[in-house]
Amino acid sequence: MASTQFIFFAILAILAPSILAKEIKVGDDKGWTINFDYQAWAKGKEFAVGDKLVFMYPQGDHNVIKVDGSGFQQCVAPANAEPLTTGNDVINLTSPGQKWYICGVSKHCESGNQKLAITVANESYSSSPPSAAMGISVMVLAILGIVMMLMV
Ligand SMILES: [Cu+2]
Repeated sequence: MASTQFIFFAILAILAPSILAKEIKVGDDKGWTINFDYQAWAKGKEFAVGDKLVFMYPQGDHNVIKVDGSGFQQCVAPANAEPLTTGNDVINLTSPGQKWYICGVSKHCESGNQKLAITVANESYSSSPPSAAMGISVMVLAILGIVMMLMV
């Protein structure tokens, strides 16, 4: 039985972080680019504290700047802004509320609509029990139960 328990905890250890926090690739396969409707992309998606936003683009083509609401509307970055420029930029969503991101290269934001606005929820997975995470946990436990029965 010891090995079964080990497998059980190993699977839990692997699954737990991925259940609690997700990595969200901005724009999915399109990545971070011009002429993409990020408004439509973000619609219906859930962003929660603990999640990570990943902005993917060919390095040098774009960048990522966190702005406020008016910066988003006007495509203007604050003077002290530090753009992310690696092409694989990860932003940890550490607080709830509205977040805005723009590309500061050329006129990508103004003309190319390269801007993203999201609303980050509180840690929905840990605070609201009937969530997808719970569903997955129950499913994993059920599968483990079956595996254990087969092993005995
Ligand atoms: Cu750009």
